[in-house]
Amino acid sequence: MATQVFKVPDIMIDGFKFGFCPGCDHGVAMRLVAECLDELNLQENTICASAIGCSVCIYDYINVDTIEAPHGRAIAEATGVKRAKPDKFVFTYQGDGDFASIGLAESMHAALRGEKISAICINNTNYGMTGGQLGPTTMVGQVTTTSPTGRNLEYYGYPMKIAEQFALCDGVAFSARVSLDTVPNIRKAKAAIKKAFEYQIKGLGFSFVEILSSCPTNWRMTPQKAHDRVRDEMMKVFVPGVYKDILESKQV
Ligand SMILES: Cc1ncc(C[n+]2csc(CCOP(=O)(O)OP(=O)(O)O)c2C)c(N)n1
Repeated sequence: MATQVFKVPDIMIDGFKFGFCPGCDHGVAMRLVAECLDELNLQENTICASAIGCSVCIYDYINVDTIEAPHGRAIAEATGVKRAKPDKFVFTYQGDGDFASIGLAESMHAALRGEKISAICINNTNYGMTGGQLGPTTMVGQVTTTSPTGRNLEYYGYPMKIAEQFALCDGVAFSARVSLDTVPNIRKAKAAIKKAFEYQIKGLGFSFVEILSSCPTNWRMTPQKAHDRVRDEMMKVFVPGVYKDILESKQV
């Protein structure tokens, strides 16, 4: 009998079809989140706060109770839900513009307060859904629709290294950055998401995973070239790793 190598996570909505652009990593990231929810048996007890941007579609794919937040406010909603229903497993799934720009105040103060929620943030170095504008993670020199000659250091300053910044917040139990550029890295990404989720279940504090993602459409690249860029350019600036793990006494 043939070995089964592919199984759709039980928690995915029947008949779903990802609507992301070819080569976008949102689908891979959502699938990993789904696998972790399945493996931790969280389907009946989870509330997801979805963001505005390409991440919003999570409610079309993962079968858990989901509330949609205005742009940047997913963490604020998740905070309210978790405080009202502390027994629920509560997570957000957000873009970098949502989490680290328009929602930065909510995100950082929730991290400082040690809200017992988990946040997944997709770093694709631009505002994807609205056409690839410069965002908080746009790299120096990167051409976007609002920085047509490249991100100019003098004018725009530096991109934010989100996982490192959040590791510095005392209320954070776990902060890591992962990449989806290769199969081994996808496995590491899943392990980080699972650990983040487990830390919430253990009540240890705010847990965070930044996921580096390609955005071929807005980068004007083929999927292959976009993944080469993740590996050759992004991972040099946004270095994958665990930046805080309170159970391992690890901190940047
Ligand atoms: C208050 C508010 N400002 C701006 C927008 C427009 N808007 C919708 S999606 C989006 C970009 C989202 O980018 P990001 O959070 O990085 O996620 P991505 O789409 O790249 O996954 C913006 C600016 C909005 N919907 N609401």
